[in-house]
Amino acid sequence: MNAPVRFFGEIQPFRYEGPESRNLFAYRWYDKDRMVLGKRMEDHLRFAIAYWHSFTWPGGDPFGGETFLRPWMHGGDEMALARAKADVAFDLFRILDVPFFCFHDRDIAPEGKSLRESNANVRAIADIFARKMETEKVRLLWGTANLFSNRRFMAGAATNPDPDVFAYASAQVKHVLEVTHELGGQNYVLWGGREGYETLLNTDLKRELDQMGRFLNLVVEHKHRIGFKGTILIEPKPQEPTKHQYDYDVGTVYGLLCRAGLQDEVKVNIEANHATLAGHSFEHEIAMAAALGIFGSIDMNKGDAQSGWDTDQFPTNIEDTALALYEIIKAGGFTTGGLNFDAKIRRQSLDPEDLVLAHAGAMDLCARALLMAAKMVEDGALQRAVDERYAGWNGAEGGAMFAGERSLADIAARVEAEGLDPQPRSGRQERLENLVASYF
Ligand code: XUL
Ligand code: CO
Repeated sequence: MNAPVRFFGEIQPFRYEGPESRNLFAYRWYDKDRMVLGKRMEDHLRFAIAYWHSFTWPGGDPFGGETFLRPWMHGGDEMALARAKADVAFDLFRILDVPFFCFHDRDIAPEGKSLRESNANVRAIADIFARKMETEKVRLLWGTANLFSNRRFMAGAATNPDPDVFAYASAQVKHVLEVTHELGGQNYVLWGGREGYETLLNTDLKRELDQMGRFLNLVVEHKHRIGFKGTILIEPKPQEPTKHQYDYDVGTVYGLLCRAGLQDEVKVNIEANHATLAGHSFEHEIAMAAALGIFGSIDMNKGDAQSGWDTDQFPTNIEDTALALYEIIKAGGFTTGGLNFDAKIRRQSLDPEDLVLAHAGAMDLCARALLMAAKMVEDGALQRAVDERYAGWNGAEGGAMFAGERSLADIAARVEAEGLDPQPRSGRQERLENLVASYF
């Protein structure tokens, strides 16, 4: 094929112009060098672009096929198309000035007739990435293996009843983990694509959980064997594609990790739309992961309040985003993690500029939300309200009970002796919500 040179036409790299600007092709809030709470905005947010939605997804839905008709998806040698796709991807990274990207092996290169051939294809494109990354500033936030698209994975990868599928999945992960390592990836993600079940009538649930634990241990062992210093992340999701996914939400993943003895080795990549599908808010899942010591990275997007599936839309809600970033700052911010836009444009958004503007608008939204979250932190009134609510635990008896220095009998004796009669105090929710609104 003829390489789709200049897919983005005359679109120039985005620059910061400030909130007064009316230029949609400039940032109004994302000012990457601006210091926020002692850190550059770019280093707080660590934006990443997802290869799969932006360059590989052709715009299909369950009722209709491809709408995008991208030049790198048609007409010629598959490897030549994959190379052209890489050129377009790096053009977008440059136009938006994003510091990171993420990919699945099958996003970047075509599947071959054997795993050996597929891996060679992935390696060839990864070599192109490596060369481009020598001159471009973009880095790899994470790599991952697609263990869900091919029909061999229809009954799961690590949790498949067939041990040969487990072996195939292991071999595929070994390769992508090594490629991720060689490209300087900051993390490696395991989203349990089809690790779940459709019906218990054909499923040995306990055995599948054990298989998953074995698989995770193999991945962690290999990480150490090759000296990969990045973080292994599991991405929870409650349903879709299977009826019941084993990595349902953060709490469930923590249970799986403890069962596999890996709670100190593996963290989570939390996706906004997965959190809401699990019946949680995004900030709940972040706070839960932080509390359990497994917060790693996020997939930023939003769902649709009326649709019960993973719509993967670009975020547009400032309050939701600010509350999520507030929890991330409280958790100490990202270390190896970052903010990956696991989001796709709608299938009617055909134009190259739609892809650019979707990311730019979301980056601006997150930057603005970061400033609001920073105000919440700097002002401190929210944290003070929480501290005051629990202040009783700092007292002598509260402290002794919490530290395990009182038995149930000791506690009961004191309640009776002192005639304790605790009086409820307001939770002040509306006052705190008004406080949050005051930072917008
Ligand atoms: C699927 C999803 C994946 C993971 C990576 O819902 O979020 O794209 O982020 O496999
Ligand atoms: Co995701």
